[in-house]
Amino acid sequence: MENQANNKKQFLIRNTIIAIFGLALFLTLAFSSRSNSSENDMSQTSLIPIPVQIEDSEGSFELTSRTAILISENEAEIESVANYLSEFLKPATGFDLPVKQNSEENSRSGNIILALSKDSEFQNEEAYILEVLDENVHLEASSSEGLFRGIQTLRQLLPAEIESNTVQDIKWNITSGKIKDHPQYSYRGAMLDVSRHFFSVEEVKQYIEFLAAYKMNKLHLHLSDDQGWRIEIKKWPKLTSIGGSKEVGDTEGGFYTQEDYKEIVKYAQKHYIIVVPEIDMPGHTNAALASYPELNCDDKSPELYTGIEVGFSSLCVDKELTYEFIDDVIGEIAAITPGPYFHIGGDESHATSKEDYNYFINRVQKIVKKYGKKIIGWDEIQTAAIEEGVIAQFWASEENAVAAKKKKAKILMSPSKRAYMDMQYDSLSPLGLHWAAYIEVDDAYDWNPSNLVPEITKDDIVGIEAPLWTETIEDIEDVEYMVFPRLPGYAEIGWSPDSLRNWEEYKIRLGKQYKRFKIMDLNFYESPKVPWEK
Ligand code: TNX
Repeated sequence: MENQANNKKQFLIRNTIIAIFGLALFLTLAFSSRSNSSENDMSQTSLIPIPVQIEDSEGSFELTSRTAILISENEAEIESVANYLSEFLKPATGFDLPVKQNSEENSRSGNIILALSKDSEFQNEEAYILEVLDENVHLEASSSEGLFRGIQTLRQLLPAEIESNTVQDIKWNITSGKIKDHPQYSYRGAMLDVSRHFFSVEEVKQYIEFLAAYKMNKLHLHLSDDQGWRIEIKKWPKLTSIGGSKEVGDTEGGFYTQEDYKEIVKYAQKHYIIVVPEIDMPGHTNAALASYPELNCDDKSPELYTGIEVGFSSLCVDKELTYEFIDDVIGEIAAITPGPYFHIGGDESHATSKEDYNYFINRVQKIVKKYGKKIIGWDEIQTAAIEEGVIAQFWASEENAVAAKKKKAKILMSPSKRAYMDMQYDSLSPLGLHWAAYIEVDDAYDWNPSNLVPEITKDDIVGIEAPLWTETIEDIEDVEYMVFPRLPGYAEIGWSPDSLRNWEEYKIRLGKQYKRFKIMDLNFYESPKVPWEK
């Protein structure tokens, strides 16, 4: 009997020990799995473009109505970035966060601290380091531009509700961790064709916000084409009164006064985006030719054109007046363009002889130089005697890109088969064209600018630009449909290191943007290629 009782006792003790061990093991596993792969880790958030380096740490920062934005230098530049952040955070949080000088007594906890640093750690002006601790958020860069890029990261670390226009009653937690980040290419942009269809200043501002959210830094405006001249030139007023009056489909066109254009430039500057104006020439000029008979070789104006054919118009290369005209146009636009570039188009000039074309580009090149701007042109411009440092925008011809490189030009990558945002996603897309390709979201993302064209390597490339031609795109909702969700992918191609990019992983991060896109009220394409997290 006694033996039996002893056995039972031992059995109970053994089982209790096993149970305690089991529980301890379970708790350890449960805890470690929480901190390893938890949604709360910074490295598990769905940042686009993916940063160069993310270090996780325990904890989180809570943004509250008592948070202040502290700046360390008394510089107007950094103050304007701080104000941007405060304004950005206001609608969804309802907080009116003050911007203050960072002194001893107000560097208590709970604040966002912005600082400039001359540390060599910063690879370039756009590089930043963002550290989120329980007590404070520290954002550092070598310039206000870097701070601005870092703010876009902070934005994506906040709950998706931060994108709302109305006050949301939630906790504004940001998971702790440290990000060190810098871009791979210096030119990361998108083009908007405002000629085929005209877009208002407000719509262009909206487009600027889209680019800024993904750290793009160039906005290329296609300001003239056969269907419309969209920028006021004071010495040639009929360009806009006649040439700007229509658009594709024969509907009413429009144009930007120089004041409007300045407003766009200013808005872009506030988002650290450089405006690249394009006047397309010598082809794609029907709107100008229709406005002034004297610009035509036979002194007769053609009718305004509202179809979508290309390649039928040309300025009169033999007339001196043509170069006076170009000089006035470039001069007036250069004077209100603080950015370093002037885009001269140069594509599809099928109505200009080769000889005339090269003569024309060579002369225009000198005019652009006279006004202190750097030339960008579509890849065809390489047939002329282009000077060292000109940027050839590769869109169609690999041969042109390679020849441009041989002339010491730099290459801007806009391959139409991959980067044209006006291409349909597939044959069922309600908007867009497909002459180059159907471009699904994976096709748009899954390529590398530095190994696309044989002989064109990373050192030859200034960056990437995704153009949106607008033959079939009429308003901002259409723009949103073509741009989202391809644009974030182009931004990542331009920003993130190649070694961190892979479609299978990217599509998960993109899928996690679903709620954010919905709150941003975007008319985006719900591609079946993306696992949307609804
Ligand atoms: C080609 S791409 C063009 C544009 C059209 C576009 C439509 C390029 C340099 N020229 O004039 O709008 O195709 O996709």
